[in-house]
Amino acid sequence: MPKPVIITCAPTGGIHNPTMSPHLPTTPEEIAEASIEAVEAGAAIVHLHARNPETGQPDPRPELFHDFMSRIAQSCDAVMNVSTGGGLGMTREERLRAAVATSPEMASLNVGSLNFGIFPMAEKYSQWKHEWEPAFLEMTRDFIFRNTFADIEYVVKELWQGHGTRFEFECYDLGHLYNLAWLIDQGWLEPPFFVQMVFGVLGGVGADLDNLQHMHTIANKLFGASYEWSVLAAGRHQMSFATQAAMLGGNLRVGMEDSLYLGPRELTPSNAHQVAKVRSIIESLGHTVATPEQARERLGLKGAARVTLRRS
Ligand code: KMH
Ligand code: ZN
Repeated sequence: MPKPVIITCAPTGGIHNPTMSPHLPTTPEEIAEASIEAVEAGAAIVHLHARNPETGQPDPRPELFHDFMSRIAQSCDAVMNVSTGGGLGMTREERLRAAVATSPEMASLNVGSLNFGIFPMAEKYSQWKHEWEPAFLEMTRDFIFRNTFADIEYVVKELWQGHGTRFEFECYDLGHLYNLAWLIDQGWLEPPFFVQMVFGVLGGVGADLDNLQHMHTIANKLFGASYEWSVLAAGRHQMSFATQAAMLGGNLRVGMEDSLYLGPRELTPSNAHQVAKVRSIIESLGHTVATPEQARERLGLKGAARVTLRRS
C-alpha cells in the first residue's frame, strides 16, 4: 500500500498581490479561516506567511503570526509551518522573526540563492488595488532571493538547534539538493528530512516532468530512506505536478501562494477548493491523504504542544 499523501497548503505566501485575486487571504482572520478550511478539506500542514492587514503587503511582524496561529490551533490540529522565505526583499533577521517568536513544529528553509522573477506578472494588470504592488513585482527584475550558506547555517542554528523546529527544505533547482546534502554532511541536522521540490519559478528549474523525475532520482541517491519528498509547481502547473508527485509515491503542496487558479482561467474561490480538488484526484488514484498526526510521526515533529502561541 502506498503511504498516505501529506498535503501541505500554503494559503497566501508573499508572491501574489491583492489585485490578482479578490480571494487572496490577507488579514489574520482570513489567513486563519483559509487554513482551517484547507485542513478540513484534507491538508495536514499549513505553510504560513503574514500580510499587512490594511495593504496586503508581506509583513514579518510576529504578532500577526501569533494572531492567526492561535486561531488555527483553537480549531484544528494542523501542523503549522512558518515561512522563513518571508516576502521578497526582507532582511535575514526579518525573515526569521516570526519563527523564533512562535517556535513552530516546522519552518521553511530555502537551501540556495536564485533569481526570483515575478515581474512578468505585472504585464497582465493595468489597475492596481495598492500602490506598492507594481513596484514590488518590478523590483524582482534585479533581485536575487538570497539564501547563502551563511544564511542557511544561521537558520539551522536558530531554529533546529534552538527550538527543535524541523524544516521544509525548499529546493528550486537540482543544485539545491546538493546544498542540502552538504548541510547534512556537516552533522547539523537529523533525519527525517522533508524536501519540497519547487518547479516553475522564473529563476529556478522549469516545470517539465523530466525535471521532476530527475530531481526525484537524485534525491533518492542523496538521501535514501532518510527523507520524505513533496512537490509544488507554480501557476498553471500546480495540479499536474501534484498529481504526478502522488503517482510516484510523493507528497504535494497546493495553495494560493503557488497558484491563484483552480482550473484553466478559473480563479480558485478558496484554498480549500484546491485542497479538495487534489484530494479527489489522489483518492481516485487509489491513494489516501495523511492526517496531521500521521504527518507529525513521519516527519519526526516535536508536537503542537511545544509551539508558542500568544493571542495579540
Ligand atoms: N515567498 C518567496 C520568497 C518560503 O516560504 O520559504 C518564496 C517562499 C519560500 O515563500
Ligand atoms: Zn512560502
